[in-house]
Amino acid sequence: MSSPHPLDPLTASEIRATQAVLNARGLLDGGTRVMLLDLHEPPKADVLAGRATAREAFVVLYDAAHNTTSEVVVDVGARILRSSRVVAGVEPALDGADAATAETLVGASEPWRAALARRGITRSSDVIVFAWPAGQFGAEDAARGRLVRAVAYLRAANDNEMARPIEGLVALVDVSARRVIQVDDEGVVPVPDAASERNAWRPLPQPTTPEPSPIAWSTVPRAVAGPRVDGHAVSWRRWRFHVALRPREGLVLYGIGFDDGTRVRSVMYRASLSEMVVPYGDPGAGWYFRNSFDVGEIGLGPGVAALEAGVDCPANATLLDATIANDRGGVRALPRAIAVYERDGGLAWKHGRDTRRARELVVFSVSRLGNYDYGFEWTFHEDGTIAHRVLLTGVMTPKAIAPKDRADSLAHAVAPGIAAVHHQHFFNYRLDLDIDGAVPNQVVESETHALAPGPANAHGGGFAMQERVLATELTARRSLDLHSGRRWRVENPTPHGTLGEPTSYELVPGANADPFAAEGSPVRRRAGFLGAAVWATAYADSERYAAGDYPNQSAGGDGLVRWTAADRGLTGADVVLWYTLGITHNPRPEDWPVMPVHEAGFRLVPVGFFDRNPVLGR
Ligand SMILES: [Cu+2]
Repeated sequence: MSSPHPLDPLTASEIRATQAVLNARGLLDGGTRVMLLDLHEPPKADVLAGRATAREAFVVLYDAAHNTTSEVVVDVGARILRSSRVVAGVEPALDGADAATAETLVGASEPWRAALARRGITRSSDVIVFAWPAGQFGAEDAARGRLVRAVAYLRAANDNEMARPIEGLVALVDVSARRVIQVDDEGVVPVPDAASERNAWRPLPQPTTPEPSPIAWSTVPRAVAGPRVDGHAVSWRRWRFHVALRPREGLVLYGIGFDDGTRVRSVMYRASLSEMVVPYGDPGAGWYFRNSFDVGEIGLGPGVAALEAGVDCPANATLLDATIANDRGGVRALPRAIAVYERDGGLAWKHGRDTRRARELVVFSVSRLGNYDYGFEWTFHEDGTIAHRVLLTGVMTPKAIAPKDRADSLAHAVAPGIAAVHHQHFFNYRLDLDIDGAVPNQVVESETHALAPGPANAHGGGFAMQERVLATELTARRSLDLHSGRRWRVENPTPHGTLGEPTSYELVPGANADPFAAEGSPVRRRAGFLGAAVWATAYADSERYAAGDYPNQSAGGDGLVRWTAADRGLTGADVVLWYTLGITHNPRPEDWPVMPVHEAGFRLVPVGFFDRNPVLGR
């Protein structure tokens, strides 16, 4: 057994020890809920210096009776409360209890029941209530308590619980004061019928020519090829790293290094999804608020899927269990939460008859967030590349339309009586690259431009690459630029290797999208990270989430926008790179009733990290 890493997640017994301390101090009395119970990470400086650090738990508690939030740190080993403080003016992420409260309250609300009756719905057991994070759209939202906006669906025959939206009906609910503030009914739209929903799941008819018998997928036995997984430590070929499933961020990788034969060289201290937001483009009363921040307002851990080898991932996958806490601070097991497996990587390189085949190592997990299922995949390559892909699947949020309607420019009809509203998905990744050490690192931007025609460029075909150091945080707020092929590297300027050049890793963006929501709009204020595709910050232990610690019902202005306003210096520093990845989803009929996987991502590619192609020999 390799020694545990200080960033390894809390174990079941550490969660129990934390719960025991909370109980002993009376902190869970009166229906107080545990909204987050996570590792309190030791300071990075201590970890890098190899200093002994205490195992601590960071707990967010919510007292519904008084609508107060507090943060508690527990020393797990010593079983003592380290600190406790009330955080004023914030609301922690929504949990299942909030949704259940909202469902109970609207079910008892006369205006809500009357609106259902206008649609011929009289049995509350036929209705599924879905609680959306409320956002903050005006002074009246800011003044009230813990809010959700409730929408409803008529129960469907299968798992597609959102197939039959009860359109136009929204309730604003204060789940702390336990009252329905307002019920809006925009008017009756027919609820899509159950037959249409069942119909949607029909497979295509048999093809006109017979299909071949199923392929017997060959699998590589784990004993022959594959990673060594020891607790949270993964070792595969030259790559060394740790992997964990954390309650808020989901999959987190840490301590990533590359073994060059003499030592393990540092590449990245920690890689995580820091925030997500999914703004819908329909400005109507039933839709404008649908901008859920799936990391900070919900959390990826509780929705993590139990993966099945041979189905969700290849049969040779090693599946790792994870553990998080429930809202009483008890242990909640997440079986088979992470898959680690090797797969064929295509061609590594070829020249004439000399060829190398590539292998790659995949780390994969899937989280269900409401209707969507998101897969997160990190891939390690023999050539030093680290790639990330996000896989979008599951069920789109549907909107009921009159069956004769073909939807409009805000939505696309996907089935009779059902449209899917145009929307965007944004992901912000926190990439704490430490290239050959945490310091000295800096961020370098490169652009390629055509050379001016002239005597030195007589035929006009010349183009050249220019580089500049992004010296401070404000200068490092950058957008993508197709015209100049803009790229960013985190570089250690210390001369290295036979060339005596700096070593670096480059962020290579894939497809991306600009936000359509107006600058200054509530969603843009709250998701300030949408203001740039690339950000860089001077490392701070406390800066972890791009939209701040508490995005739920926030007025905005927190996170990357606030931190980088300080314009800290980035040269010779420990820098963190943040990447905002956007997808514009204009739904198609083929995305219904369940979406074929759509993927997007980015790569981190070594530039001068190696002297030459690292995939030689073997
Ligand atoms: Cu989508």
